[in-house]
Amino acid sequence: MKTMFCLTAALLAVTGSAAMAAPHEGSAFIHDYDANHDGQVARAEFDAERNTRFKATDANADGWLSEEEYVGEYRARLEQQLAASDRSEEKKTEERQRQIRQAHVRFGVLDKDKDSKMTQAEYDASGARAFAEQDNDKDGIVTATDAAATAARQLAARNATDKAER
Ligand SMILES: [Ca+2]
Ligand SMILES: [Ca+2]
Ligand SMILES: [Ca+2]
Repeated sequence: MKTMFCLTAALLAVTGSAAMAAPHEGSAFIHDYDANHDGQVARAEFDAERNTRFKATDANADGWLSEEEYVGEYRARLEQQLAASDRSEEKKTEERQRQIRQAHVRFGVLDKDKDSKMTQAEYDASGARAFAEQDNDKDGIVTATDAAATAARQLAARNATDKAER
């Protein structure tokens, strides 16, 4: 009962900020990884999906991801998102350039030992960080409540950066 109350309170606390910032978008993270469609992502579910994705991304099946494979997989998902978006073509082109540039940067960062190969260990380390970032209450399951709290935190951080840059 106590848990239930805490959940409700947390939900109420975040609806004011996160939900209003993106009224029509659910969590992209949950959308991406919720394989059994129960509205939340368990760690095992996440790991299974990441494994599948690593294999799918490794186009030549040599056990590691080249920058080309990594960015290529991302580009395919990005194009799906852009196709579903109702933004103008000009905005989509901007977004595409920005996101692809970031994907290249991300590859460089995630390739910890800088051998231009992303191993599964390097890929998994990035996945573990992404999951931890989303799992706000650290219970190993990312619920909509976690995702909303994370979105609110990220929004606040972004606003703080914007202010600092101004
Ligand atoms: Ca699930
Ligand atoms: Ca490969
Ligand atoms: Ca590497």
